Amino acid sequence: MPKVLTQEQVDHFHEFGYCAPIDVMSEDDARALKLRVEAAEAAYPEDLSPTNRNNTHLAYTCVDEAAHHPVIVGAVSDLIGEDILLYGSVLFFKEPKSTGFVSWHQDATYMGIEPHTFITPWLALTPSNPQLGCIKAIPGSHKDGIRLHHDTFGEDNILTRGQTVAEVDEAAAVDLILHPGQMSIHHARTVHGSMPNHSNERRMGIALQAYMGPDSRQMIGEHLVQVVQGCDSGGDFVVLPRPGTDRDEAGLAARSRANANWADILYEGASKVRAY
Ligand SMILES: O=C(O)CCC(=O)C(=O)O
Repeated sequence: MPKVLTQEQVDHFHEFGYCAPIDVMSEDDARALKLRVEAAEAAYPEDLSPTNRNNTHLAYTCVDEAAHHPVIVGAVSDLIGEDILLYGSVLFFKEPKSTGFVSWHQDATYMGIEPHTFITPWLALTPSNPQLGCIKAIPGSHKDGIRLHHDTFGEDNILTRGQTVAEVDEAAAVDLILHPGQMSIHHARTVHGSMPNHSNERRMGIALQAYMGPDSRQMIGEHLVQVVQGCDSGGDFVVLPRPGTDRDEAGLAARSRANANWADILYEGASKVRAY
């Protein structure tokens, strides 16, 4: 029996490669979390600039608390089991009336993790709908294997190398519409992307990218993870600490190490490297 998700949500995830919306916290709690994230952005603009939004959960307690939120962890365990590692996180923010978009892609193509059983919750801190450029997913695409991607390095593309799946049946895409405090979860191989934010409101979401079991292996760089739950029997990974306070020494060091590792992994074999 699933503990947080309904059996219907679990079945939907396995059948279609995503599940949404899932209630995580109240809109008031999401607003409080958003205010903490914005306060951190205001206090440390360089450390949380648009080109520096990876792995903030390692150094900022507000994102750490989201990454270890019992409802998120419970939903993840309903899908991948009790032993859970967290690989990383990304703040996916789109400014009002901005041109940034995320091209159609599969996460499994660039994270270096095998097997492709990891999953990514995306927690909404603001509304996320078509007007604001919510995630769109292609139902069932996780079952079709890895699709050919090419690097575009498109200027407005938020992905590191602008990696893009060539032919996508966009008419089949489903909008993952979320209210603040809700999340979607997508599978490592689900083809997904998102359009620009046409609204007057900022769109803010935290991608917890990704949770995986202890059988996961990093094929390119170091396998740096946090232990979220279980994993007592060990595995082939290096454990990073949770921050005790915002920007404590161990947390900043862990984030620097994880970000440097990601740069090696995400740009492996790329013809150029961007600032994020
Ligand atoms: O936030 C977005 O628009 C895209 C997020 C995404 O691609 C992901 O979480 O894997």
